[in-house]
Amino acid sequence: MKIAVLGGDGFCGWPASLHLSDLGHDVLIVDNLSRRRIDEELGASSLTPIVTPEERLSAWQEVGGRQIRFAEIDVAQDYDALLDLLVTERPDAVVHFAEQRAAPYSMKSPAHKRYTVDNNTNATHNVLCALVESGLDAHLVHLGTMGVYGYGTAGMKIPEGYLDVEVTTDQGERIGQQILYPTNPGSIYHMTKCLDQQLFAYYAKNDRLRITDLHQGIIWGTHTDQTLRDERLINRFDYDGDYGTVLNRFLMQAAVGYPLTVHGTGGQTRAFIHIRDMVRCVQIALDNPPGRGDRVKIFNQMTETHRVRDLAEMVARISDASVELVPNPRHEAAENELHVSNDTFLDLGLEPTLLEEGLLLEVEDVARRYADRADLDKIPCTSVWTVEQQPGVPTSRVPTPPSGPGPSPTSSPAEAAAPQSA
Ligand code: NAD
Ligand code: USQ
Repeated sequence: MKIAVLGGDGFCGWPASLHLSDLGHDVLIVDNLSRRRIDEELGASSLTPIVTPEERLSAWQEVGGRQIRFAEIDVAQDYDALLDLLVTERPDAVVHFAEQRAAPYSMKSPAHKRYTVDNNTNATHNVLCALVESGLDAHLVHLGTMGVYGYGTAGMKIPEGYLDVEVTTDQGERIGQQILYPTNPGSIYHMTKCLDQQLFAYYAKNDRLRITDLHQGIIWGTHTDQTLRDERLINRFDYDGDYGTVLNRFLMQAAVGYPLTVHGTGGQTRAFIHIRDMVRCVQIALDNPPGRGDRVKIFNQMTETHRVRDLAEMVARISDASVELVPNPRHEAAENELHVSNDTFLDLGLEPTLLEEGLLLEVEDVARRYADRADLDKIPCTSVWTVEQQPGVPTSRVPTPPSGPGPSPTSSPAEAAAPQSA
């Protein structure tokens, strides 16, 4: 297959691109490198030393990989370039990772909220619109999030995208049907993924696009078989307060002797999946496309659920780290249960990498190995989610939307997301 990987320079997109290339697919990476520029904006960088896209791609060929090509395109803002790429390259499938994916980053300021909505919604809509305009029958695989469901249970396992409901008609007849599971996003970022869902449903219905939406849990881990082949192929590892996700942050914190930062009581239960399983899931989704005219296929892409404080205890146990309960900067339930159905991937052959097996290796191989690159000042989460949480700031002085023009459509994310003054 020829596969265009949008966002193929990122934490998930890079290992997925290498995995698909290794399977013999012709991979074309499309990325605007905004994630690297956001590192500059935040003054943070990957714990692992990542090289430029060009160096990555030549290293892949040096270790015997198939050629992977790279196109620098802003999918959200340069529709013509995206359309041109689809028309000339005619990919069989498009994998869409190209969105701003950090919830805390999306909540930092009005400008960050607007940037996240503009970028993510436009990126997804441009891809859908360009697929229709190009006349291609390419399968679109999108990386969504478990967060579209919220993290409750409603007394049942969260199903894969669709909920069985029964309605009573005006004639008193009871009719069963399936609807998209009601969304309940916790952050602006998660909300953009709910908007994506609606766009997918519409384009599958109206234009018969073939779409798979992967509702993915929190990724942990760093390496895949391919990224291990040369240090220049290494994947990024985010640990800062905006982009670092909980388990990778705990692993890094344990390696540098920083008390593990559990938010609140640590009672939040979340879904997780190892990065190696993520790349396999993308492959499985590509191998099992929906038919033309089918509704959107939705898979829950997660393998385990864990409570945050249990994760901290697990990491502390294997690494002698200490655990600290810190005030929660987020607006989220202090405690929740989470039960999720992930039958589709298991039925299609996924064999999950379990947390218990991989954690120690991850602390030693990645976090301790690159610990000297860590900037401890970047660890605290400083993005608070509501006015009430901003300590000592009267409500009237909380940053308001800028009175001047907002981030210009052509500005870089760093410019677009420049902090707004009070
Ligand atoms: P990432 O930020 O590391 O990668 C995203 C990539 O997309 C970056 O390389 C960025 O430069 C690029 N990009 C962003 N906007 C773009 C645009 N307008 N045009 C072109 N390229 C653009 O994030 P990630 O962790 O690799 O996540 C990838 C996808 O997976 C996201 O959509 C995210 O919502 C989803 N996801 C991630 C996780 C996780 O734990 N990392 C969990 C669930 C879902
Ligand atoms: N948390 C801590 N301590 C920390 C960091 C986080 O206790 O140092 C807590 C948070 O308060 C939250 C939980 O851990 O309750 C998860 O936070 P996270 O940053 O690991 O995950 P989240 O913000 O939900 O976002 C990540 C990815 C996002 C993806 C989502 C999948 O960044 O792209 O969509 O995971 S899910 O969580 O299933 O919605």
